[in-house]
Amino acid sequence: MEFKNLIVDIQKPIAIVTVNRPKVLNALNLETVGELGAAFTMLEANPDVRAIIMTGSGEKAFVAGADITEFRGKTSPEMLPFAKKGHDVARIMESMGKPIIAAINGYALGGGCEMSMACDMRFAADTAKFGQPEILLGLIPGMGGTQRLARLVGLGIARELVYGGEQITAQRAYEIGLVNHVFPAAQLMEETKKFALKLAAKPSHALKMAKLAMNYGFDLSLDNALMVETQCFAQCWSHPDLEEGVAAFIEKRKANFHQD
Ligand code: CO8
Repeated sequence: MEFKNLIVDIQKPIAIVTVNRPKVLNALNLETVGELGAAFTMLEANPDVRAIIMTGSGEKAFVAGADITEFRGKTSPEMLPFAKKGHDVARIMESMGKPIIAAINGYALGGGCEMSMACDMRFAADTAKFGQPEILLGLIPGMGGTQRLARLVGLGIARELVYGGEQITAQRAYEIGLVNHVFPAAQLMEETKKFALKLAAKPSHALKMAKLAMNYGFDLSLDNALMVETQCFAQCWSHPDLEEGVAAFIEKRKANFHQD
């Protein structure tokens, strides 16, 4: 599949999705948002891919937000489908069975920070900058930022970032729990790949069940969430990986997953 604004590089067993609009700091225009949805849907269906990295082209930006030039002269009804499309892509990312790691190589602002929050985890370069600067445009976050940020860092700090619109450093993002790890910029991709390969070696069906249980359960009441977990737990018996993992433990050998 060919993309105009993305590079999708499959390096079995992982894939790297790079937003490739460096002249505008990888800002997300509507076309790019559509391509991201298509790319993740394609990667979900590709059995050669077990983990995905999402990053931005160039050294300056992961994604500097939605493409502001597309905002001019628009009306509220015209912008509804734009926001809906962004949410749809984020939901594709969260509901697909494969883990996605954001390798944040620079500015992750507005829709860029929001895209990263739809990934399973965030690894950042020490030079990266984060923020929800929409307020400075007379706007609010529209790709889940008013919701996912609070779920990751707590409502108080999320309010500070969304109301204030200020950028924070990678170190601060780490301190508030927005990113999992911070690496020197030159090592970011190597370290992220190393981790993605570790995830790719895990039994993929169990990993999918863990992702679904955590993503679907998180917003439910504890009773309902535990029901989701019960279903996903029991589903693990529907895949040969479990038989293999248990046999390997009992026979004191390394498990040989991915026979499917
Ligand atoms: N949209 C369009 N163009 C952009 C964007 C953007 N978000 N960000 C940067 N660019 C362009 C600049 O206009 C500039 O273009 P040109 O060279 O033609 O002048 C080029 O990229 C380089 O940028 P700068 O010269 O500004 O670079 P600086 O190093 O001086 O500054 C910054 C970097 C701080 C990142 C600055 O560019 C900036 O503030 N960018 C805007 C950040 C922002 O406000 N982002 C939020 C946008 S709103 C949003 O994301 C809402 C999400 C809605 C949901 C989306 C659903 C899909």
